[in-house]
Amino acid sequence: MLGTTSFTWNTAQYDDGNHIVRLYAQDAGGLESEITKNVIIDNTPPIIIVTSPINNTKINKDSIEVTWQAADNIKLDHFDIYLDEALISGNVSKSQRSITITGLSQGEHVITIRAYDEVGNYTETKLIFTYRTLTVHPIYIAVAIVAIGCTAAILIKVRKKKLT
Ligand SMILES: [Ca+2]
Repeated sequence: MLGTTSFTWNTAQYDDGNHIVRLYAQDAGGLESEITKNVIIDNTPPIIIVTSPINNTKINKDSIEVTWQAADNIKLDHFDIYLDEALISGNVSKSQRSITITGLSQGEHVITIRAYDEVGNYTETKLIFTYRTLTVHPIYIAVAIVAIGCTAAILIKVRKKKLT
């Protein structure tokens, strides 16, 4: 008679990597059977670091390119990328190492990159940056115009002196 039974194996007590699980059964008459299964234990999340730009960077345009490095003890699976906690790019290929985010609003933003391994362990890293356009106060423009005007006037005077 074929029955189903289960056993919960606490893999946290074992090292990550390859293991062989052996199931052995014997009936009342002494007949026996055995199967083995190869199992890979992975209880270690990936590591990920943002390599560019540096944290708390300031930009003056509405796009930013972020690059990172990531690795897993067994196998990376994918990345999820969030902007201000909203998923903007999911299931990003494990071979991808950069993303350009466009259409940013002005102010402080947080990009979160989450790296997953094949069994769903994940680690996330955050990049904080601020986007502000360079604004020139009208007074600086006025000062610049006056300065250019004065320089031009002096040059013209110097030239006139040399000519006379
Ligand atoms: Ca892992």
